[in-house]
Parts: sequence; structure tokens; C-alpha cells
Amino acid sequence: GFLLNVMSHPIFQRGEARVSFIESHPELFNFRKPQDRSTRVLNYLADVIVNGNPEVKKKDDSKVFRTPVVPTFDQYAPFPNGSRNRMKELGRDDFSKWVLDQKCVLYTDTTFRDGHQSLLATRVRTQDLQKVAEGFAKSHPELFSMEVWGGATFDVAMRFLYESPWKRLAALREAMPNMLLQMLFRGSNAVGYSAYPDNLIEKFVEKSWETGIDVFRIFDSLNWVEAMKVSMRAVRERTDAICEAAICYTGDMLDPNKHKKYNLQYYLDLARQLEDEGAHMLAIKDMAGLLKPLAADVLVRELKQAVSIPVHLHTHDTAGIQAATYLKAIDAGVDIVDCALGALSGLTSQPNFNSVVAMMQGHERECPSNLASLNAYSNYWEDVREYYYPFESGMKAGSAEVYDNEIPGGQYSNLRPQAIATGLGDKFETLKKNYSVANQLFGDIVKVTPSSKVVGDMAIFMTANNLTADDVLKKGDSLSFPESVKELMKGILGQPVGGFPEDVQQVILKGEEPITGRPNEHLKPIDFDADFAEFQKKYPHNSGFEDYLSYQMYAKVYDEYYKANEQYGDVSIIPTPAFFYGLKENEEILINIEEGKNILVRLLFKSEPDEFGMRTITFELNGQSRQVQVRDKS
Ligand code: BTN
Ligand code: 3PY
Ligand code: ZN
Repeated sequence: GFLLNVMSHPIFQRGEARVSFIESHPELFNFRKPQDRSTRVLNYLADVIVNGNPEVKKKDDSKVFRTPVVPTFDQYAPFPNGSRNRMKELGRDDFSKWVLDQKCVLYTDTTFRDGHQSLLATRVRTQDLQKVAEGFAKSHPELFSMEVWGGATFDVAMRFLYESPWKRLAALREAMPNMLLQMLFRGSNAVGYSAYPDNLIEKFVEKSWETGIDVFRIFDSLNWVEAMKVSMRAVRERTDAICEAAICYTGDMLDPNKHKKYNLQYYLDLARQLEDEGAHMLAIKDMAGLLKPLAADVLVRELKQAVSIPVHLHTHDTAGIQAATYLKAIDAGVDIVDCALGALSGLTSQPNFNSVVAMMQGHERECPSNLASLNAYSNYWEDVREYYYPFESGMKAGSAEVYDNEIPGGQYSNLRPQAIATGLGDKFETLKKNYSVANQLFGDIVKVTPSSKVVGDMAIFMTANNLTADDVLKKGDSLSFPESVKELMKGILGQPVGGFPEDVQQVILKGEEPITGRPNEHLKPIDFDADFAEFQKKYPHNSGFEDYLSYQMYAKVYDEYYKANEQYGDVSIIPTPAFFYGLKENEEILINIEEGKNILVRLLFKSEPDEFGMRTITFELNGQSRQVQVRDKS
């Protein structure tokens, strides 16, 4: 709906447009000439053809892409009832009871969020999701939910794809009206890396719900319940959505050498606190894939005794044995498990949905699912995945090393490029070891966004400067630590169980006093009326309240996203191969420029640079020749 102007917006046509609707959607008053759109698309393509997409570091010109096949479905058939219909019918409390009463194990499909976050550095674009969304919703209404939003997708959509995360959510909401849509929410960090004012967190929850989220999975990167309360309460009091609170699993609760802090009792206490805070469901968030099968058996069995809300298990298959963990957890009574479709599963992603469905055939808790259909969707993703080859992590097999380094799946795929970017490409082994050393220096903390990023920054710092743990303690006074490390020690990300080791804290803070309360407490509430008006002055085109929230989360990223949109228009309409790699001479693509309107673009010719370094790109647009001048930056 975002591409429409106000006259054709369904709410306006139904006569339901109130002042508040109109005020919060100024973009609908943008009556831009449609032919601008094709011109700006050509400008983008010309720029990529000449200078490449800056995100593609190594382009392989010999690559030939297969055409992904979207499994067929009936466009005119109604959507079969799914979990969302059931939740609307029962309300969230009775819906939770219904989940508990199900004998069969339920599934969350993470393909649209964590699957590609963990394998392809979160780069999958809206249109590749959208193409299969409706068909999948019509074919798989048996799922508990689709995880489609939050985590790193919000940042990456704007920063690297120049697309609006809100439009993505709205599009998926429209395409999957029968499915519960789920997001990952970082407690007081929302979808960012630092603490935000409480009233911003509340507004963010509210808008996410209004745009389409049904299930909020909320966690804190240090398992600090205090920091989860504001967002949990916002979900309960400002929305009709499910508040799923997560305990992050770390270490190894059955290993007598490791379980000193993170033992069974620790998790049970956390779970009870979260239930007391009003969680409708509990998630075990095993972000690094450390929950081994025998531990899962004990943990799930005990949690099911300790709380009376459904238990939802999330893991990453980094070590390669997490299907065994699921089987043990299912036998121990877990209610829901997270899987990713075959082609985007395994390694640092979730266990293979298709194979888990096959594993469960004949099990007393089998949830019947059409495996042939899941396989067809997996085949689609196998072909689409090729488009994103520059973002593959290079990991080829599972690795038991994860039990030592405890690197979360979503971070692993980013760490190698980060190592290369900081000149540590050949020291990746040392970097992984230092990740574990840094963790011990910080007192063995829970590592998940954003705390995991700080441990990664410290590991890079130690590797780059050849530092041991001893060096940090003895020579720390003369070292200037990364900003994120200072902030962690200052308490800006909250408090870990048992606090931070004081000697390390002192050496890093150099006399500065740490805080022990909630960092958000010190942040002034935002005056939304005044601030939103200010924002709209600065960004006059297409800037709704959702965009304002994006800006609040990531000011600089939003600014660049806005400028890219001013220059190139909505680039999310460009097919993925052309978006990343441009066009080859004589290649022709079809672009759906607005509802019911397509343009046909062919690259005819790329000239040599002239004396000013400008190249002329000649296209054919719907049969007519069009030329664009681009500066060659090489
Ligand atoms: C910005 O930084 O203001 C927006 C980024 C737009 C970058 C696009 S990506 C393809 C093309 N190649 C470039 O070097 N820039 C554009
Ligand atoms: C995120 O916060 O992005 C995560 O996926 C954490 O596991
Ligand atoms: Zn995850």
C-alpha cells in the first residue's frame, strides 16, 4: 500500500481515513510523476553497471543464474485458516492454552529472517521473499509462525539494500494473512545495538504490531530481566500480540567445569521470572547452537515443570547435531521448534525443516506437513541463494569448535569478512580463540547481539595488537580499548549475572564510574510531536512515522537510505541479479514498477569514459532508446 497516493489507498477509499491516519502517512500526498520512476531505475542500473554495487566485493563474471521456480498455487483460492485465524478467534491467552494442548509439535519457519541472517549476512531482499510468501501461506497453514522481521534484518534492509523494513513487513503481512508473523526484539535495544528511551521502545512495539507482527520474541543480551520489562509490558498492554520472552542459553549446563554460573537452576529461575513478568510463551534461545541433545532433554523437561506457558526452542546447527537436540526436546515435551527450509538451513542457520518433518514421520508427536511441497520451496531457495554468492561465509561443514568459541550463528557469517576488513584475514583461527579469551576476561557473559558484538570487537582488538589476557590486565592502563568495550564495562548494555570482574572493569574504564541501573533510565523521553515534525522537515518525501522510528534507531543509516531513495527511487523493485551485478550487454529484464505496470529494460551499450571520466550507458526501455551518463569512479 505504501506506493499508492492517498486517493487510491484502501483506507481512504473505504472512507475510514481519520486525521491521525492522514497525519502519520504524509507519503500518501506525494503525487510524483510515474515516469520519474523508470528514469531513476535506469540511473541506478547505470551506476551499478559502471561502478558495481559497493556491497559486492568480488564479482564472478562467469556466474550464470538458474531461474528460480515459484511453486504453483491458486491465486484466487481463499487462504486456508492458519494459526493467526485461531489466535484471533481464541485471543492470545486461550491460544497459548491451545498450543499447550496440542499433542503434535509445532514449527516456526525462520527462512525469512534468521535463516538468511545466519547464512547470507542478512542480505535477502524483499522481492525474493514476497514471491513465495502467498503460496507458502496457502500451502502451509499448519505452521505455528513465520519469523520474518527484527534481529539484523531491520538495519541491513536499509543500510545495504536501501529498502524500507516497514514496507517489507507490510508486504509480507498482506501476502500471509492466515499466518502468525514473528519478530526478534532485542529488549531495551529494540532492533539496534544500544539502549533507547523507554517511550521509543513502546512506540516501536506498537508500530511493529500495527504493521503486522503477531509474536514478539524478546530477549536481553545479558539475560537481564530488568532490561526486558518495558518491551514485555508494551506488548502486553499496547497490542494484542503474543509476548514470547526468551532465555538465552550459553555454556554447557551438564558440564561440571562449565556449569558454575549457567546451570539448570539459573535457567529455571529466569524462566519463572519471565512468566511472572507476563510472558505468554517462553523461548529457549540457543543462539550459538550449544544446547546438546542430553542437556535439551533435562532443560526442556524441567522447564515444562517450572512454568505453565508453552516452551519454544530455537537453535543453530553450527556443530551439526541439532536435529538430535530437537528429537530429545520433542520427547521431553517442547511445544514449538524453529527450522529453516532445506536450502537455507544447516551450519550456522537452523536445522533443516524438510528433514525434521521427515524425522518426525511415525513419531507420536508428528505434525503432518506436505514434505513434497516443502521440498519444492526449498528448491526455489536453492536457486535464489545463488544470487547472494558474495555473502556466503565459506563455512563448509559443521564444527565442534563452537563449543569452545561459543560464537553465535548470526555473528559467525559476519566475523570472517570483518577479520578480512581489519587485515586479519590470515589470523581467523587466532581470532576465534581470542573470542573465547575475551569472553573469559568479561567474566563469561551471555553472547548475543549486542553483547556478542562487543566480545567480537575485543577479540579483534587483541588479535590485531597481539595481546594475551595477561597483557590486557598488566598493560591495560596504556591501551585504548574499543568504544564498545568501554561501554559494556560501563554498564551501558546492562548487568551480567555476578557482575563484571572488577580488575578488568577498572583497567578498561580508567577511573570512570560504571552504572548499575538500567541505562534507559538516564535517557530523556522523546517528545514525539515536536521531534517527528522536525524529522519531516529534514526528510520531506515519503517520510511517515515508521520512517521516523527507523531514523531514531539508525540516524546515519536512515539518512543514507533516504538519499539513495531520492536519487534512485524505490530500488526494491529491481530484480536481485541486476541489483547486485547490473546487466550484461543485451541482457533484458522486466521490472514491475507499480501494481500492473511493467517496464522492459535492455542494456545496449556501455561507452568508454570520456575526457571527464563519464560513461554513456545506452538502454532500451520498452523498445525506446534511452541514455544515461555516469561517472566512472575507478
Ligand atoms: C548513499 O550512500 O548515499 C546511497 C548508496 C547508493 C549506492 C548505490 S549501490 C550501486 C551504486 N554504486 C555506487 O557506488 N553507488 C550506488
Ligand atoms: C539478532 O539479535 O539479530 C540475533 O539473531 C541474535 O541471535
Ligand atoms: Zn538465531
